[in-house]
Amino acid sequence: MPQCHICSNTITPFMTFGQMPIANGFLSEKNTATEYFFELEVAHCPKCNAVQLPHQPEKEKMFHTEYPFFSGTSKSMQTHFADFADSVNTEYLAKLHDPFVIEIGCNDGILIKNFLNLGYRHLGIDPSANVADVARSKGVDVITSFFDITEAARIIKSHGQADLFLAANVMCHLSNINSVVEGIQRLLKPTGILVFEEPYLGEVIETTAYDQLYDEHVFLFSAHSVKFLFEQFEMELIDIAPQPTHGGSMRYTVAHKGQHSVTQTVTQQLQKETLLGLCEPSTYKKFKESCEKSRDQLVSLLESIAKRGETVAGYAATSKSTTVLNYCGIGSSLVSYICDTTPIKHSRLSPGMHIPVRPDHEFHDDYPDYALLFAYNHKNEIFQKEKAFSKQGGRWILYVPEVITL
Ligand code: DWN
Repeated sequence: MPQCHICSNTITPFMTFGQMPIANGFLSEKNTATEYFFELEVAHCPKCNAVQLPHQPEKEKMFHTEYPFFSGTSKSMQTHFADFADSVNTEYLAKLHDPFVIEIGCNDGILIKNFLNLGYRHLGIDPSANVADVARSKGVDVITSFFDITEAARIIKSHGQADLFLAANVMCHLSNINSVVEGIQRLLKPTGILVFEEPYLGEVIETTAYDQLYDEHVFLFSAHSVKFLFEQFEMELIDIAPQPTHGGSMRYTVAHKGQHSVTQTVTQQLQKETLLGLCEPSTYKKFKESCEKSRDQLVSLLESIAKRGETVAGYAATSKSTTVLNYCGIGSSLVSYICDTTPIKHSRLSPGMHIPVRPDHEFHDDYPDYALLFAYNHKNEIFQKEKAFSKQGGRWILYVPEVITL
């Protein structure tokens, strides 16, 4: 039986999404025969309440020199991270002399570059060399590496301890989470703080956003599981704040025990989660049923569109789309191509279902009848940009929180 990555309790998967490829494994035709698949099962740990994948592919299969996700592709995310940096700077750093900021999974530098611009000592860490190079080209100091307790010891020697430790959409990627947290605990000065944000379990459950489950997302965290995780290392959750990003995220602030006051937000969120049933196995049984219903509705909508001879293009080749397409068994007979702004994804095929990925100008050159929006988390930005599509009669298909056409 698998064991919880956080507390080693025995865990039993409450559902499987079936055989899944690497979510960001966009591939060329010649590599389809050797494509890697694994069983995407999901479990809830009744002891620490972390929702998790019992089995995650090796990290080198997911994060490497051709990692195709660049955080900076969305304008609204650039604004979000500038505001994020501004708020932690005002609250914690501005009063310090010569602060030192570390960010793990810094990707193309979208968040940490704001601290570079403030003139602060900083260090980004990212295992994917190509995205780290983009951060370096902006002047960010980056180590290409996976972070753990060993890397933390190296950084303490070379740079000293940090005042602020950041992670945005990263902690949920790390199955060696206890080694990571122990590394953070050692790296942070006694008065230092860790601020991280992630897609939020409560939002995923409430909106049936099952596409947040894929190889990279080994955890879906909540206040309950984050509190448990850090208490193992004499650290405490001191603040929690919902964020609108990625369809509904949560920002967690953590400090060494007894060093900062704990705000009321923590108790309030723990109570909300109890009411929402996030600690109850029955919640996950219902979630499984909601996923199946959502899958059946999406497939039957796409089949009825195909029967009428109308066309559907996918909009944005997100990591999330890999779970949707493979779980629902949607291939190119139902979605003829996926348009995306990322050059490295062009001329490749979607993982598993092998739908062609095309540059977004192909969408503009010849609009389909429907666009299936895989990046619904960027809906406002995309609807604004694609007003002409709707104006000439194009319809959007959304599947979170429910399957609808607009
Ligand atoms: O944690 C993660 C989050 C932060 O980002 C990762 N594991 C990987 C990634 O997830 P995702 O791929 O689901 O992220 P997004 O931000 O929902 O989607 C990005 C994709 O959407 C890119 O390929 C670019 C594309 N896109 C587009 O084609 N047109 C995005 C926008 C805003 C657009 O207008």
